[in-house]
Amino acid sequence: MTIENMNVSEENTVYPPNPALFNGTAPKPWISSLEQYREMYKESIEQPDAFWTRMALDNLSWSRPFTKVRQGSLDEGDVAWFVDGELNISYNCVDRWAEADPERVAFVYEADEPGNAQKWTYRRLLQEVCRVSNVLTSFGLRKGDTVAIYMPMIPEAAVSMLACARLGLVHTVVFAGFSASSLAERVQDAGSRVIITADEGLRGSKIIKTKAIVDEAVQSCPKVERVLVFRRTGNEVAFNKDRDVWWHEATDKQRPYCPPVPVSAEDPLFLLYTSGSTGKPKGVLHTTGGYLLGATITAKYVFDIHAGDVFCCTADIGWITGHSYVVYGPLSLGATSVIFESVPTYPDPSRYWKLVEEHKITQFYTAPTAIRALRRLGDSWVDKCDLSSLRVIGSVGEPINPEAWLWYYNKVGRGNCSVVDTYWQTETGSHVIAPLPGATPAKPGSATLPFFGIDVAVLDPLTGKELEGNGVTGVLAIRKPWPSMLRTVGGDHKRFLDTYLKPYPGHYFAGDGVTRDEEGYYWIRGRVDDVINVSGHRLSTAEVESALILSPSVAESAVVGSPDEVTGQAICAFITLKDGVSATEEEVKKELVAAVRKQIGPIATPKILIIVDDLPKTRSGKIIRRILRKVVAGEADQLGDVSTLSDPSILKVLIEKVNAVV
Ligand code: 6R9
Repeated sequence: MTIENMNVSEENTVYPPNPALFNGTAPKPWISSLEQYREMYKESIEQPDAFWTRMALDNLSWSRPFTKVRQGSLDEGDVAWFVDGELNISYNCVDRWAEADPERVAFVYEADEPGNAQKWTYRRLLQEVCRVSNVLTSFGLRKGDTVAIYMPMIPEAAVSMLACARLGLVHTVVFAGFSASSLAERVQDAGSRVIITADEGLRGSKIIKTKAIVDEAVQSCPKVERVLVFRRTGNEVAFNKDRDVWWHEATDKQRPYCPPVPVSAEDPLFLLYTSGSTGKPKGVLHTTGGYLLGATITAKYVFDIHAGDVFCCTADIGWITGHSYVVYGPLSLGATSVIFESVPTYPDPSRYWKLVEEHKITQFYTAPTAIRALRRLGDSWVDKCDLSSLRVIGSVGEPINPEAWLWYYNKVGRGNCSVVDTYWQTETGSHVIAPLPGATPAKPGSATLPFFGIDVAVLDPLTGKELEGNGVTGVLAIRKPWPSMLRTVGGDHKRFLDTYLKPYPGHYFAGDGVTRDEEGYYWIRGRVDDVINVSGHRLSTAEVESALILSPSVAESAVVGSPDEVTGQAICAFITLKDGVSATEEEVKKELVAAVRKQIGPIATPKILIIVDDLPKTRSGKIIRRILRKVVAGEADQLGDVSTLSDPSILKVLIEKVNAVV
């Protein structure tokens, strides 16, 4: 049986590590057998101090070595790593390589318009990072202050992050697809006095008015004193001379060197906001030493990055994937990282593959939603490109279905690349379950085995009891602290404890369901909380519901995820209208879509909006989202126990309404 005609429901077909990794044309994989992985894994769990000391000394440069490896516990929520050590991340990611090999390319910048690629050497990167650090110092910022970054996918976004890290400033990158009010909420929560942005962004030839959005956001952020504006498109934008500063004018005045400020391993590096089960996004806080070590060694071992490799992660730096695998991981290894500003279908669906061909990309990392969308557009786009430089192709953000995995493996990887399906979260900082290209046999749809130091437990969701052995399904938890785990939720340590550590004492609770199969492989089953995952972007149902409810026509709203072939899940919103609304259904729907886009951003746009007379509720008035989820998934025949419904008669109408729309 060939791979093409294999029955894809045979989930347990195993793909051994890519043999091309061992034929002498490629560098020998860092981890080159399952045995080697198992040995190192065992050491990482049984002798963590020895293991992590070696990792931290071999892979990072410390200005003051640590004497203590770990302290604190998951019970107490006071985890800290390498506490008395000092280092600087910008030094590790830039200076080390600029000193050793200044002409090496740090970034390849693939602009929105094809054919304009720019190469940034480590020398240039160092100079630009230093200039921006000096500008930030001239704004009066000092170690510990926060800086918000709201930028398109351009090298200057990464420069801004590294410039903050150079001074011990805490960056908070906000994805430039978020609306002014989402940006304002994050800037206020982080207490930032400075925002770095661009005049405009460009994605798939569409203009994103980043500066105008910042201007609007700043109206409700009285603490913001300075806005540093990079000129990307050159179109005219409003400029407030008392507050706004042009990047090119400010950096021109600064010398291209700025000493890196040594910081404690436990000093904060960044806050990154992510959706939880409630409406208010959480500022996930990562610290310096542990985070960098996690990003560095996962980039090294999971992508098998070697000197001279050209690594491409298509995620935006507004997400954790962009933080760890566009910026910190690859640069800390001295690799070349591709910064991709555009979208996979612009100007046509061969954009990714032309990118691989032109820059001889060795590792390519993207999301299942992109893989599924490109697969739907046909094979000719990928078939015509030379992808022979690729060794490892990765997936992240949501479960990848076996059909998409196989297409990726066969069409993009040409059966000659290792597919790494990497499971992790904003909170974990770096990969926690993932195959190693030279060691782990892959099973399409499984993230395979835990990374070093990650002690996975599968728990019974109700009792919290550990489900031992293989062939078990439950919720995913981690039993031991690991270096790159979040340390707290900015300004709300109680929320950190309540969300992650209290649900199952002694464990970190990830919020995902999981199966450990008969061979100990992990299969992620998706979120068990009220988080929807659209194209790998996390949104809470409450967040979207609060945006909908702001509309004067809406009485109540309930949002659920519905299965979607391309985006994994899509947002499906149920609405009841207030009495006396005179607008037509179409008008209301239009208004609601606009309201959500304005309140949160286009990524939260409901794909399905259903106006109903009543929502399914318990007698105490709680909306039963479980029923809505089942109905939109076409599983109305499996509603289970509906005895808690206050008015079971609404079900029939609800099902008819949904069937008419979905
Ligand atoms: C890195 C990132 C985290 C949530 C996570 C899970 C889902 C991520 C996955 C995956 C199955 C994978 N997720 N990777 N599910 N297989 N390989 O995406 O971080 O935005 O915080 O999302 O994404 O549900 O809990 P984040």
